[in-house]
Amino acid sequence: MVSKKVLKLLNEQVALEGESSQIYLAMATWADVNGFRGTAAFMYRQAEEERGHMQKFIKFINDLTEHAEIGGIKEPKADYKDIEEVFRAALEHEELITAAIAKIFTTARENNDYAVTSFLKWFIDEQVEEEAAVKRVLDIIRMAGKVSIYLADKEIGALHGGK
Ligand code: OFO
Repeated sequence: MVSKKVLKLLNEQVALEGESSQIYLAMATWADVNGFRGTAAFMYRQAEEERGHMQKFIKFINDLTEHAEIGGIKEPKADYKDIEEVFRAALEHEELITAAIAKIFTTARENNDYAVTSFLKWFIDEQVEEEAAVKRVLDIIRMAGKVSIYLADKEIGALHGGK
């Protein structure tokens, strides 16, 4: 039997994972209509993964012979300035999820809910991977920015050289 405190956090996590899926879906659709096909593909995939995470929590709660709650999800942000803003927001969100999972883990340990700490190990590893993936994308964006400055600089040089 799981403690009430931990059960509450697990149910909150169902909503958080669902919220993650909606946030990434909104990012995907923004990217899609603004011509960023790669970002759209990345975020559509991510939205699916997050839905899978939500279902994992639901199934786990039900397997504990409790009743998983499907809470409402707030409307995600629909507009972004550019893809850097998209991925910065994604990183911020993933950091929030990592902290939420750590909180459940710590609470479960304090309450001797070992089935829960065992279940959460997969999510702890997953968060490391997800944060790393988003940081890699931010590196790519930063380097791409430098490439365009480099190309612009070359172009400027060519203009003067052409006189
Ligand atoms: Fe659910 O994996 Fe990140 O948020």
